[in-house]
Amino acid sequence: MSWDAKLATLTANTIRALSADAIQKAKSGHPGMPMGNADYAVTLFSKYLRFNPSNPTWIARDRFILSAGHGSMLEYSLLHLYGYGLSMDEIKNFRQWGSKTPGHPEFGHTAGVDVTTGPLGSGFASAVGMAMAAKYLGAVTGMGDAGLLDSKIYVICGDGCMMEGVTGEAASLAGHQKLDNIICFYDDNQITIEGSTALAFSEDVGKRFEAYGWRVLKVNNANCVNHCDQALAEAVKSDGRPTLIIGKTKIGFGAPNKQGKSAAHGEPLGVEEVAAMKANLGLPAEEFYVAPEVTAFCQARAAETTAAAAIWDKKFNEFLKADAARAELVSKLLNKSVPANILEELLKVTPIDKPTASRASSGTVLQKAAELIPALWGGSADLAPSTKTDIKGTSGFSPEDRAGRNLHFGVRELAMGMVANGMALFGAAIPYSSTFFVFSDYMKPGMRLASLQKLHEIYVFTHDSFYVGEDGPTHEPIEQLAMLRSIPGFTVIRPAEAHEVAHAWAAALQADGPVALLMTRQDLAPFDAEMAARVDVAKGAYVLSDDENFSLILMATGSEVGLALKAAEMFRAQDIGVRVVSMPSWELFLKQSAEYQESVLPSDCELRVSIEAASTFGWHRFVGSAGLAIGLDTFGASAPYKVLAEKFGFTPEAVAKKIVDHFSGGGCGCDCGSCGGCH
Ligand SMILES: Cc1ncc(C[n+]2csc(CCOP(=O)(O)OP(=O)(O)O)c2C)c(N)n1
Ligand SMILES: [Mg+2]
Repeated sequence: MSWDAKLATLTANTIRALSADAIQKAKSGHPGMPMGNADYAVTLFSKYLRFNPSNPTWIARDRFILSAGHGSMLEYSLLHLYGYGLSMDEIKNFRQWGSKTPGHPEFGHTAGVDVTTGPLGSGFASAVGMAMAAKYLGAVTGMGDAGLLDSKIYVICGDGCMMEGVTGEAASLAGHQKLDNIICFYDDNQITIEGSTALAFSEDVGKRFEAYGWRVLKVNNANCVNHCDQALAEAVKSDGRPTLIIGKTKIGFGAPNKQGKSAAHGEPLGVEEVAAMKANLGLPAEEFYVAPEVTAFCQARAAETTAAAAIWDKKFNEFLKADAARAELVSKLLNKSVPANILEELLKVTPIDKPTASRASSGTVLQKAAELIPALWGGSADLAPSTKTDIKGTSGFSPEDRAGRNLHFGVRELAMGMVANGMALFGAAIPYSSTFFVFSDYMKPGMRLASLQKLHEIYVFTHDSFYVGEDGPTHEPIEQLAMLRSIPGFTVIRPAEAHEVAHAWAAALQADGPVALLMTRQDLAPFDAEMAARVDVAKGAYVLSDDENFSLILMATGSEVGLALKAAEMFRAQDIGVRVVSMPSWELFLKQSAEYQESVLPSDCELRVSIEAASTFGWHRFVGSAGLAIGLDTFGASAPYKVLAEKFGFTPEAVAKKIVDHFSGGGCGCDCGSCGGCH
């Protein structure tokens, strides 16, 4: 069926009514956004977006990103009408327990949702990663030149997205990278929750985006499908830049008393206003009504775009058949393949001949991983020389070289987290991103969304403790470990030396969700062969060194494992049996059977100590209420790291003394000086 502006308008009005009805029924939701953006969205779906409802994860599809995620009923209405199998019952169950229509769109939960959105700006920033991944996949496989991959990334943003800093960072990167496959519609309705945007937002967004290197198109009335059509027709013709369509709309368009007002933003319109809106738009009063001609119009479009996808399938199969090596590469990328023997391969290269900083071991291991895993690519927020995350012998991703495997995110950690999510979401990528561990704070929102979406991503965080030294407390992470460990579904691995680094990378590459690898700036002595044979990072914690009749367990992570071993020697010299447990990952350990956990940390041993150069928050889970958590619960300081280790008590002698004091003095070990037990 060809484009029909009247039917498109009727479809847009139907979406307004469906959204208003669902939100009314749920007694919660945001009607204004779907009602204001329906005309643009229907124009996009009916004429431009290439999608395939029979295979919603078709790699070559265009992506639809509802960055203004509060307008979720817009997306659900579209998925319902355009053949994604989202039933009317699901629409009627909007925001209810167990429904496919949660409050904000959730990737992996509802077929057709390409990204989880809700935190404003996050969708926009992830779209930039998708655009990069599309360019990269097209270039490295030749799919781009063969006309098999020119996915466009269509985003809808509101005023809120445009105010968020993450949007600015990501737009700057997209402009620099000339990502002409991004078409973002900015719903310029000049309304947010508190009222007019005039309260807090007065810059010229168009000029800002032009300065970022974007093409800016303007639509004076984006509540008209023809105007939206004209803008999209222009936007799909690349001029080598990403495109921002600034569309003037009315929030809650069609609701006679609430349109254009913040009252339409985030609460049901009310029964009377819904009725008035339907009358105003010439729709029947019936709830959840879809006219047969609207169904036919949308289904015809779905059939058309599905047929185009079938033609693509044929062409793609021929493309693969023509070149076996290429087919293998494509398969490795699309499946994000990781060789089964990855650990053995990484152990072959990890440097174990002399003390090495784990960031350096990590850099060496990464080279091998990159050689074996084409889907692995990424970069750093301007710290690659320090975080050792460049893949050697390859170029940087740039407008001139879309097959470049090293990503220069620029000093944009907040966007980096979201952009990496977009790369993972696009498919064909296991992205890694990197910075100093302390700056992971700037990446938290992206990491949270990575975990929520179960994205397979790797974060390489180096300079992982106060051992950073002279840079001082601003650069010395304290509470970041606790922060990462508190994210549901997120895995943290802090390896102790080079063998563990290889194991940690292998575990991260074989994970099914986000993993942070924490690496040191300072050198770490490698384990001897006997200890190396015991390393089992995949289990999260394992017995590294043991006495038959141990009465004390020392558990440690990363650089403090070496310290624990030295402290253990001091106890052993006094005939006290010690077990040293290397515990690189709480999360992996907690996934093991109760029997395994008990075998490593037997509950009848109450003298338990944890040692970690970070906040002790959370360690009592493992040391128990009688145990001792040695860490650093203050900010660090600026000095050579050996001085800091002395001052903060991270020497074998100081550790041993704390342990003796704690278990013999009956104090709490906190150095508070007031509990009567501290010494
Ligand atoms: C990061 C973030 N901060 C705050 C919110 C809460 N919030 C949801 S919608 C909204 C206002 C958005 O305004 P706009 O994008 O213009 O949407 P409109 O009111 O036009 O639908 C806010 C502050 C959020 N979802 N995400
Ligand atoms: Mg707005």
